[in-house]
Amino acid sequence: MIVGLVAASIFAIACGGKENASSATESAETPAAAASGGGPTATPTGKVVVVEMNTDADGNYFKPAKFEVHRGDVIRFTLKTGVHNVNFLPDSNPGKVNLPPASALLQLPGQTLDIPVNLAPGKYFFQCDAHAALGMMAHVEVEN
Ligand SMILES: [Cu+2]
Repeated sequence: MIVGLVAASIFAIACGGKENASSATESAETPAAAASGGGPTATPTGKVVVVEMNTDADGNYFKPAKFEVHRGDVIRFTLKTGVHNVNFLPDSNPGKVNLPPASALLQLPGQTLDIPVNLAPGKYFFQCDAHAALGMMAHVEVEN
């Protein structure tokens, strides 16, 4: 009876120890993801996709307003004219995770905002908060 109990508790300790060891290994393998609180960080591809932000006779708009990127690319929002920001609005991206936070306004021509593409493959919506009602909205398709 006593021998059985001892054996059982040794077994429990061994199990617990193994469990701890494996979760410690897991978190050590993904420090970046843990630090950002989001999904896995994509390996950088070195590719930069420029998206202009404009205010002119054609209105307020992103150019291009529909484009594709791959995981690990960088989207470089570049202010041409006007004052704009970038917001991957959670309400307009249902079920999506790891969305970048809404940016501050870009105000100086030539100013850039780099957003690394750490998003899962799929279609994402973003807008300029100041001009969304005027149609300053865009879609980006993320591919693996
Ligand atoms: Cu705008």
